[in-house]
Order: sequence, then structure tokens, then C-alpha cells
Amino acid sequence: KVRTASHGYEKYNNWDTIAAWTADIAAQNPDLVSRSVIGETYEGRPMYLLKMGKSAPNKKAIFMDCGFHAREWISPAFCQWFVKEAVETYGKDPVMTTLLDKLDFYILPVVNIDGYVYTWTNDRMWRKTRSKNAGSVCIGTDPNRNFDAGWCTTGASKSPCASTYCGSAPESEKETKALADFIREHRSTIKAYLTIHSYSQLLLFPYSYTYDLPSNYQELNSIAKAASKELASLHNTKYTYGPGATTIYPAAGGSDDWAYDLGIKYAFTFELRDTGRHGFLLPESQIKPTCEETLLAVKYIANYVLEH
Ligand code: ING
Ligand code: ZN
Repeated sequence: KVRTASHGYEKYNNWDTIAAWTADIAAQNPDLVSRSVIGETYEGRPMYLLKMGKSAPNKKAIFMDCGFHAREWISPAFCQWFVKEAVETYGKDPVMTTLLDKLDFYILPVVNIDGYVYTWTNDRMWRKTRSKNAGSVCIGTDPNRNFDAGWCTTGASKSPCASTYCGSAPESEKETKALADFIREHRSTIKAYLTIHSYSQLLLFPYSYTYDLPSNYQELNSIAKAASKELASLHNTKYTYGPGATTIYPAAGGSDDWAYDLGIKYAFTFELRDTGRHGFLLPESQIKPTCEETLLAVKYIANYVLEH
């Protein structure tokens, strides 16, 4: 008999399993989690967003997305882990309880759903979206080169066949447009923007499109330092932190730089495990330790935002 694979937090789940999970986790935790749809992908899949937190007036919010790049499977696994931890430890862990009482978390478990599906069905190493490009046989745009932040000026390609193709215009992709529209609509409440990638064990902050330093560079650097220390406290996993341009490479059109210039002054890109031994093919045995340590860093940043 045919049945769909069941969901688990220590395995990689396909999109249908993640989609069903978003409905289930909201239905099972109605006073803590709600699900909405912020748009649809190029291939017509609904983009589910989970809102987590106890209902209260005038709450600040933190936005976190996963699955920008299709092959970075540990990233959606972390968003799922974060939601699980929130619902399981609310009312038990005092830090998580305070975070959910005082803040809302918007969690977008997979941004580039079409690409993620493609890595399960056709090409495990696919990175980009799956949109068609006029005048080219090549498919897809790099969603993390498609934002209006120095768009396509450095570290991005104007060739549709490149893996870092910036797209035909900023927000040319339905997925980046939906994400950007949501954040613009909620820009007064969203105080922090977190985007989860892999791999390299880095905690990056603006800027990536220029060598200029952000106005609150000192503050971002000290947050990144403390969050990396928290992360390392569990399994001794070493993270490097700093502005994207000097810490990884100059690259324009990234979502963290865009969110920062919109006024969200706590904007971070995580590059999760590992440093290259397995790379994008991180074994399922590392999902739990990776997510546990990353959770410590995310909770640190959330708590900082709450107190500032
Ligand atoms: N790394 C990111 C990328 O999109 C990055 C690095 C972060 C670029 C922030 C621009 C802005 O290339 C991975 N692994 O995707
Ligand atoms: Zn990435």
C-alpha cells in the first residue's frame, strides 16, 4: 500500500512532508502557532509561513527563513527544529517561554520550494529557483542575488546559466517578491531578520554588497561574537563571524543586506555545518547536534533583540 513518508526532526523531509507538517504543527498548537500563505512559487506551490508566539498587543517580531538555496538541506531542517523546540519547551524552558510571550517569530521553512523539490527528484546539487529565463535554455535565478541591495554589481552573474544569476531585475522571482512584500508590510514590527544557509560555519552580517561597514557594526560584531560563543558551548563547533564582504566574499543582492537597508538593524546570515567534509550532503546523524547548537545562537540573538 502507498503512503507518504512520515515527518521526523532528525531526517531530511521532502516538500510534501514539510507542507503537511506546517498544517499539523499549527493545528496541534493553536494558541502558539498559526499558518498563513505569503505567495506562491513559480511552479504554483503555496509558500507557508508559520507565526509563533503568545498573542499580546504591540509585539516585536523576528523573521527567520530557511531554504533559500535548494541543496542546503540542513537549513529547512533547522527551521523545523526551531518550531519543534518552541512548542515543546514553551512553559518549561524559562528563556523560550519569555521569548514567545514577548516576541512573535515568523518562520518561513522553505523559501525556494521548487528548487528544493528539484533536489529530491532530479539534481541533488541544484541551488537556484526553477523559473524560465527569456532567451536562454538555462533555468533559475539565485534568490540570494535577487534582492534590491546593490543588485548585480558584485559577486553575481548576469548570465542565466550561472549559479549566481541575479535575475532579470530585483525581485524578479515570485519567491523573493513574496518574501520582500511580507517584510515590507511588517517592517515596523520586525526587529531582526535571520536567514539560514549552509555550509561553512559562519555568522555573517551586512554588508556583502560593499566593503562599507554598517552604522551599528560594533553592536552587530559583538552580538555575532557572543552568539558564536553560545553556539560553540555545546559541541565546540567553531564559527567565524563578520561582515559578508570580508568574511566570505563580496556578493550583491542578498536578503540580509536588503533587510538591513530597509531598517531592520539586526540582520544575520547563518552558514551552518560543516566546513566542507560533507558540505551540502550533511549526514542525517548531524541534524540533531547542528540544530541544537544553532538554536542556542538564535535564542541569544532573539533575547538580545527583546532587551534592546
Ligand atoms: N552563501 C551565501 C550566498 O548566497 C551570502 C553567502 C550571504 C551572500 C549574504 C550574500 C549575502 O552565496 C551560501 N552558501 O549560499
Ligand atoms: Zn545558500
